[in-house]
Amino acid sequence: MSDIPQERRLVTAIPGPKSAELQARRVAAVAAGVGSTLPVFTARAGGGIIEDVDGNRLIDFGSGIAVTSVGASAEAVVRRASAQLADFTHTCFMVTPYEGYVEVCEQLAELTPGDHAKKSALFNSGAEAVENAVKIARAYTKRTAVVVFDHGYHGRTNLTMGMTAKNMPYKQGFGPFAPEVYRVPVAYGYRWPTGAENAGAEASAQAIDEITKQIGAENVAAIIIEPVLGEGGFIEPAKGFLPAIARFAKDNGIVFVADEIQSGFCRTGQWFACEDEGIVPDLITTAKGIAGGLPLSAVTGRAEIMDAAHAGGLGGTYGGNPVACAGALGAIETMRELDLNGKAKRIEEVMKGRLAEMQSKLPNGDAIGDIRGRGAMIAIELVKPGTKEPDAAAAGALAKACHSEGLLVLTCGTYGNVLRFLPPLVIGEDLLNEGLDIIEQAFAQL
Ligand code: PLZ
Repeated sequence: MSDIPQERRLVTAIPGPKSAELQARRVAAVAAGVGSTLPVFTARAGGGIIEDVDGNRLIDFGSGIAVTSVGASAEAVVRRASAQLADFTHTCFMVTPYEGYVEVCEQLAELTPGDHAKKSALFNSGAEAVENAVKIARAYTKRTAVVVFDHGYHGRTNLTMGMTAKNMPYKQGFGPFAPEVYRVPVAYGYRWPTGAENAGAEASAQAIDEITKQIGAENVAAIIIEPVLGEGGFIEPAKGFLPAIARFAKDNGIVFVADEIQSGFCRTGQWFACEDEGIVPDLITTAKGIAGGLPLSAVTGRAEIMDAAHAGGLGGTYGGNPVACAGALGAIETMRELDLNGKAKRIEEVMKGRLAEMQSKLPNGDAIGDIRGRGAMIAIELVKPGTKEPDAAAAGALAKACHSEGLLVLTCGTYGNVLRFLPPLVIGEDLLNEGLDIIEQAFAQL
């Protein structure tokens, strides 16, 4: 890790003058469609801290959207990626292969759920992994339909936009979308009409009924779900939902795909979130946390499914770039050595404890409608007090108040009313508590 002090420090307003100058250049040069949560320009980052160009040090509760779980400058990632950079930057695995790619696939086979024979293919982004999971499932089943869920998020390419639930900002004006994508209900406990305790059974029955009656199970190539839904609001499907859907897929020859791009690699306190209910997916998509900040993604799954695509049918110039693979091997090494699953569980304990206290003790605590998530993937859903009416303005105001105090937090949710916390798993407990103090103060002022 870079020797960046693990302390919050504010020396200017947030953003400071140098960030403001860069932001002016950015507005003139960068397309408006690419947004930023907080226009603070980064100078260096590591552990639980982001240091900006003005010398401010922010506490990081975002990890670059669940990417830098090992920190943004983890020693093993930097060491291995630097060594690889000096050896060679690229050959294209489809032209002349290299060991790092194979080693990452071996690690994926070992770490993902299930003891069946597994194979992997590597890509650059999460969306690309999802696209390829669909290609592979279609090649294997010789069927076309793809089933996705309410509140799901899968990316910004044409197919994955179509698979994503939320219109604004992801889809508006960017259609038409690919055909043969169907959306069914998910067990969103907090908002399930007959109560969270019924959500698992009722939502899975509804989803299965829609698949059989409206699509026809025999036409479905793949059912794709995030075991904890990320952008949609950190929704853990109510217990029983995932097992019922996975069983239905198995009984009907449908490829069950877990999109673990956000929830995977120790984020929820397990290597993969689907382990929580003992789910063994046929295919699993990974990205984000896999490579400590370098762009890498993967599809991993049953060897017979992965091998269904003909030779030359999968790939891409940069897929499994050697520097990114070296970064992944460094990140995985760090996760094992520092027991980042254990760290994520501890983060959950601290965060949920403090958030529950805020909910019960603060005068406006009933604005926190729900506290949820697992490991270091924790969120609060904000509502108009005494109702379940989503309060996106409150989430936005809280995020803004945290930002100006030097705590980077993100929002999410179909209704934009969820404040989410994704600290690097290596964050120190003092920083974690200081971040929670800032949230508490922001809340008290809301
Ligand atoms: N699947 C489950 O969470 C990416 C996207 C934020 P890419 N999530 C953050 C934004 O506004 O673009 C994500 C995900 C899940 C797929 C993806 C897509 O991964 O690497 O962004 O393509």
